[in-house]
Amino acid sequence: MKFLHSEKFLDMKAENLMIPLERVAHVQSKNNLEHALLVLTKSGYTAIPVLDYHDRLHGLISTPLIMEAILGLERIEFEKLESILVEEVMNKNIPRIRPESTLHQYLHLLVDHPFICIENDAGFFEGIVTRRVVLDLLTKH
Ligand code: 2BA
Repeated sequence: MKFLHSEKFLDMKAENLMIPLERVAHVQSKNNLEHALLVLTKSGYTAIPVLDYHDRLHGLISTPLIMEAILGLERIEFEKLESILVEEVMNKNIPRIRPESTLHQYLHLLVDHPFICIENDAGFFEGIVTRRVVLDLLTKH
């Protein structure tokens, strides 16, 4: 696996592999779960970033997290979707990388996370790096 030791591959900066904010499906922390489920379903993704009105990253919301939140003792309580906010349910404990982070600094994160969020020095969300983009690059070599 000569290529894995290649400087060029592991030196790739996150900003050069990034799916930018304007192409990332996302929701806002004050949205309710009904809206989040709609965006997740329409986009086809299982998990997406949660931002605030200033494009700062707050966490991730996923279909399993939403389902868990509305799971009652005997049934799924869909009527709860409207009254629960994304910020009450989202996962806040997520890795963040800088636009200038190189692949050798964050490749290991993609083992457990299908995508990694990119945040700039000012704390604003810039986009994501996905497993697909990195694996696609690898297979091209
Ligand atoms: P998942 O939604 O679980 O998707 C797993 C993989 O399935 C994706 O891997 C992609 O190869 C494929 N896939 C799912 N939905 C797709 C769609 N609507 N269009 C095209 N391909 C689709 P990755 O591309 O490596 O993405 C990894 C994870 O990153 C996704 O996991 C999703 O949570 C997130 N993601 C990727 N692109 C996104 C975007 N534009 N906006 C928001 N989240 C995104």
